[in-house]
Amino acid sequence: MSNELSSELIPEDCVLTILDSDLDVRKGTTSVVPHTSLNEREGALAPVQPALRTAQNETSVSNPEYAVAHGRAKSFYQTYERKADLQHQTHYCPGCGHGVVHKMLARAIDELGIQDRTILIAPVGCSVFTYYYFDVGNIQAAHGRAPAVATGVTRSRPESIVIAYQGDGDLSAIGSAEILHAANRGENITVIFVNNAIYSMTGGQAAPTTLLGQKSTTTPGGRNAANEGYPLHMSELLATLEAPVYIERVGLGDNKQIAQATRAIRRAVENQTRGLGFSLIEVLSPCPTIWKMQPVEAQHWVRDVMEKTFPLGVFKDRAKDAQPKPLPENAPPLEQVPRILGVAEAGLPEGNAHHMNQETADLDLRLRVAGFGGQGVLLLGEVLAEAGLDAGLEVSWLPSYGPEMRSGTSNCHVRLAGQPIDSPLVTHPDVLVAMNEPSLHKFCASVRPGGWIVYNGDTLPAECERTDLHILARSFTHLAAELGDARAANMVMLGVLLEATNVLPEASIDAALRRLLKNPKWVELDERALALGRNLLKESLAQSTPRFTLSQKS
Ligand SMILES: Cc1ncc(C[n+]2csc(CCOP(=O)(O)OP(=O)(O)O)c2C)c(N)n1
Ligand code: SF4
Ligand SMILES: [Mg+2]
Repeated sequence: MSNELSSELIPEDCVLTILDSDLDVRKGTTSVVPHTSLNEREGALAPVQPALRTAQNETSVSNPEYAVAHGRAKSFYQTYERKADLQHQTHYCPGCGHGVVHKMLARAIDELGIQDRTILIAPVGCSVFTYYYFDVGNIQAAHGRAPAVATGVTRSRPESIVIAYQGDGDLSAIGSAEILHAANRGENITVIFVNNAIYSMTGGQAAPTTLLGQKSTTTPGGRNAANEGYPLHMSELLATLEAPVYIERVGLGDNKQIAQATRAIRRAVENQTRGLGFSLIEVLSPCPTIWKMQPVEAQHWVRDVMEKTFPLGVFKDRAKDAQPKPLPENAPPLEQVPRILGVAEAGLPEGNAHHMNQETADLDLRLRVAGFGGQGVLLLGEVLAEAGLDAGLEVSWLPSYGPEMRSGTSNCHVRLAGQPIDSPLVTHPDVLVAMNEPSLHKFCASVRPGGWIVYNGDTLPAECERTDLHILARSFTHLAAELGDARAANMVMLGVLLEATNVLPEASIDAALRRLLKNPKWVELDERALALGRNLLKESLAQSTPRFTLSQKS
């Protein structure tokens, strides 16, 4: 198909190119033919030549007034390995602005000679596949999170050029917090913000940038300010912040706009090569498919309609006077981290003590601890996980609690294993520690046959009776109160659990307690509580119940 872009002349410094498109430039007319195949195009992949093709016979004529570039930027892959049978075309619709922006960005990367140190963060949206096109370092971020990911990259790799590429839904809706704070921190990143006033990839829902009156699947009658608010002017908003260096809105509405967009994108990336900080270029970009327009009509709509709501221009530019941001300090070596965090002194062996033996290599113990908030449910899980770490095991601890500050429910999933843990979720525990009756009701059926329930209550509710596992029911709260403080019930129950499972050395439990409990008074009480729990189980086993062993697992 043919897409007449404009009848305007192309300035010599503007090489108008479309990603994966052949180009035909004649005096007075520019036409672009998207989606030609790589093979078809091979002949045209020559370096920039002062040559033109006439529309009629495709022969070249020299004309020094124009410079025409055929071929792709060096920072694009030579083939687009998306699908075996579709490598000759991009995934973008004909007339889509994303391809044009890609080409501009690739050209800037080439010209600045930064391909080897560029890291491009792809968003969620129609441009999710940027990593299929750019032969640079690529990361795909969750929806809206590109500036946060870019922050991590630029801080850990300050020598890299980090470019966050985002759509308007991605940047101004779900990712509005990320962009605001990255800009406010003046991160040394470049953001390319492609605004097509709609969520295109998902089929045309309204975005914060949707124009008043514009129809979308979620505003079928047209966007109405009283209902959906006004279009969000992200460039203007971000320009009110002190930190950003350069913010400009450009468009793809005609060749003049495209030339300006090309310059702006290059400048934004160049600012980063100088270490100046945060630059953002917003590009008003056509989406013929979702706008339900022909490509040329969509392009004109950018210029004639979109631009009225989103005026083009520079909103902030202090690149001339800005000084390079100081580089972040080097991260400390990993082995120093425990000391810096203040945990080495409390007994954490530097670099983890691996007392792994054959028995623990096969270990995979799954535990669930549940009760009311305030009963020490999460602490019990933490002690297990910390002690497991100390013993050189793989561990996970996943807390789960409601929004209430007091008396809400609370539970945690703990895994102790000899091998790396695939998921921290424990749906069928080997051991359930139920610190109240609602928790027992909720989780008793989930315990694996052959496992254990340790229940904080003297009588087991009939519905929770199970004959295929071991159950120890006592009022641990009363026992702890007799010991000195009812709040130590969790540690009495932990003592039972430790005696039942027998996988953690006492020294590791002791080290974990000392690390987690700041008040020595509690360490002393909890150690007595643990001993009480261990003895309780020993006594009850001596009377009846067989000991639970790991080999019982199916
Ligand atoms: C967390 C999350 N929420 C929602 C979605 C669904 N989703 C995918 S793309 C998209 C909108 C993309 O719009 P935009 O950023 O404007 O990009 P465009 O497709 O228009 O280029 C949404 C809401 C998702 N993938 N992930
Ligand atoms: S739906 Fe719109 S934004 Fe998405 S690829 Fe097609 S034209 Fe581009
Ligand atoms: Mg969009």
